[in-house]
Amino acid sequence: MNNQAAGFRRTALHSLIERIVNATKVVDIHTHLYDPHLGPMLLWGIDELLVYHYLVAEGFRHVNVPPATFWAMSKTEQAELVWHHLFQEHSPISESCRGVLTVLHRLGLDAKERDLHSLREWFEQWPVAGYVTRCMETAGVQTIFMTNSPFDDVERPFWEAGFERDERFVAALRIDPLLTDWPNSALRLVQWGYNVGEGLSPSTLGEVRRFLADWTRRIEAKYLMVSLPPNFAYPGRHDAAQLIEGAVLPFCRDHGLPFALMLGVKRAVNPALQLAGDGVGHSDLTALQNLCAANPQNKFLVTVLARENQHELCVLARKFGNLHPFGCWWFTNIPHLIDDITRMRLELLGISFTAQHSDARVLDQIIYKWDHTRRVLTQVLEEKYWDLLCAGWEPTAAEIERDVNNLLGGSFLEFCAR
Ligand code: HDL
Ligand code: ZN
Repeated sequence: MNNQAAGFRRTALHSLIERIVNATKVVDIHTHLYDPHLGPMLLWGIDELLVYHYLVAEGFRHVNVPPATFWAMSKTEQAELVWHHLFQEHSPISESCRGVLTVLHRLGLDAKERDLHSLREWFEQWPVAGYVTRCMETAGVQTIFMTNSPFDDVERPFWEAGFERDERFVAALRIDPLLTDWPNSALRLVQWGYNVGEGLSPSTLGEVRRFLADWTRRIEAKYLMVSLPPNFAYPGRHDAAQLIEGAVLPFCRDHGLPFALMLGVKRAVNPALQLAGDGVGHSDLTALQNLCAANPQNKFLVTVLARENQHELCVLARKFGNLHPFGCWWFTNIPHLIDDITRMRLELLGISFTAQHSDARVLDQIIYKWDHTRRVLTQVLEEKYWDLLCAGWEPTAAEIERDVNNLLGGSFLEFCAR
């Protein structure tokens, strides 16, 4: 093929992949968004976008007020401060700042006016139900997985009272306090009618399984999830390992549910920054290797926070078919690392992983998080399919559609249904 013909074919391939990636509806398998019937728990709008903890962390690199002073401000005042420092005093070039601009741009708003007041007026006109649909359609998201915790005192009463579900919002049972703060969680389980003692006896583990069953049924959870620190070890005598072994894994096995592990977060490295104060550490993935090897009947959804752990996660996924890597989590959800991680996964795992989750905390964010990921995914897939073409394999449009659908939620649904 001469260079000109190759150029035309490559351009045509790029256009085909771009069309397919942009048209594929996403299953967003981990977010902090909520069914609109959970009322104030669902965050949206320009002020929430600006006070997202990613922007707050970056803002504190410029803002010269003590954190306590910042937290005492109204959300509007906090948003004004972030806007001033990160958008007016400096170009909004970070991924989090760019994200706000992408949201505004994709919604047809003109950020160039730099007029926060008029932007606020535009958001205030929207009824939440209509805005949920507007954001999901703009983002190309068909299903949103929530993060649902019985230990959240605001959220729990909604589930105990019951409410009509919006079927676009699917539940995931988040159990961090159960595993990482068992003594205090045991006290709460006793309050809720579970006959647990602080010691992890067989009867206590049985009651923990009953707690998991009750909440899985109540919220119709499709998987259980926990985030764990870099030093998480398994097996082990510590509470988390004992509870995973004696309660979580048997429960998930009996109910055919995946257990999602998010590894490598160091909580509150700077507590003064609140949600913005968490950090990252390199995980010892021997724990994950041991979990997968010792529990072949369990399904593990896994994402790791340290860039340095990504390759090892891919190699472990090659060893264990019950390990499904997903997403470019948190500090790795930046174009440079999405490219690096996705390319590595395609080259080591083919299509058998889930390329991304948004981790959105503010509804409008799904617009930018998926726009930015789609741009990177299109570029990486073009190169990978071009490699196939150069090896004499011409993927059809239908095959590319199948692959992209799998990368954006299809492989996850297949893994869950195993
Ligand atoms: O533990 C988690 O689920 C993390 O995603 C944290 O919620 C973190 O604050 C976050 O929002 N990351 O994107
Ligand atoms: Zn999250």
